[in-house]
Amino acid sequence: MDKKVAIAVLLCGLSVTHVSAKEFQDHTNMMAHGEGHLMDMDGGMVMGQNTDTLPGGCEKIAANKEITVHAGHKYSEKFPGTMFAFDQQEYHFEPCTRLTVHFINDDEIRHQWMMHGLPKYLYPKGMFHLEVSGPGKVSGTLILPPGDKTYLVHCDIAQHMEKGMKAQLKVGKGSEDLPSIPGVTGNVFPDDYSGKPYVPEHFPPAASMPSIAPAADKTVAPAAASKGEPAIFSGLSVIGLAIALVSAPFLSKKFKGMSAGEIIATVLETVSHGIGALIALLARLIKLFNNNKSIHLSDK
Ligand SMILES: [Cu+2]
Repeated sequence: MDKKVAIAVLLCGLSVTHVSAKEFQDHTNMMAHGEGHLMDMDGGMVMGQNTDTLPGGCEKIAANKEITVHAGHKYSEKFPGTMFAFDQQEYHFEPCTRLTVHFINDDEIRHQWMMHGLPKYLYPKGMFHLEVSGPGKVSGTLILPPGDKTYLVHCDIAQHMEKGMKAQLKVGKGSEDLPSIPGVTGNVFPDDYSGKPYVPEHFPPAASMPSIAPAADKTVAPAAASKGEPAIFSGLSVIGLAIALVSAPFLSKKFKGMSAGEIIATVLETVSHGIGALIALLARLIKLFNNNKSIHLSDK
């Protein structure tokens, strides 16, 4: 009897290890949650999907492109010191391209293909995001903005980017190269196997290493650009000039790499948010005033 129980336990154990490997899953039946967010119960996700809204500054869809991207441990083998990688580290597309990405995860863990720096008026949090848990495939579509800009693509799972899952997507001519793209650009922290503690002075930045410092001189806001013009100094223009001077560094950073259309759309978005906040504040004041009045009346 004991022998039979032991065999049964052994068989159970063997069958459990046999089914533990997840089968490849094509995530084609996801639920749409609105605003381009699709998801299913098996770890498939798309965020920031946009198949038809043209970004500001795009007159039409310039091209329809499709790519298949693989993510997995095996793609990191050609990059010493890394653990994870995409099968490709650099992508180039024309501005205003409608891009469909088929993302395939070859590992038994969770991976993402996450693109950053997109205009926030069109893409929530400025992101386009594909995600698959375990071996499987998910597909999503976005429309790339106009202008020359380099976008960061990475896997945001803790340490996956630092361990190699990082790429760049250049729209048009791109803006700059991002650092630490395996096989493409130099590391911010070069590999060192000496065993000595890291001292920054011992690693002067290599000439080939791209700079990620924001270029403050480019695309300064029109308000700031007009400050040199002789103007009639009314009170309002002085206030406007002061605001422009204070906000110029912030705006140049914010608008870097954007087209005129995108800048206008972003400014309009900011203004509408400001008006919304003002209305909310007024509504609160009116409510406060009315509440005081009703308390006063009820005292009678
Ligand atoms: Cu990952």
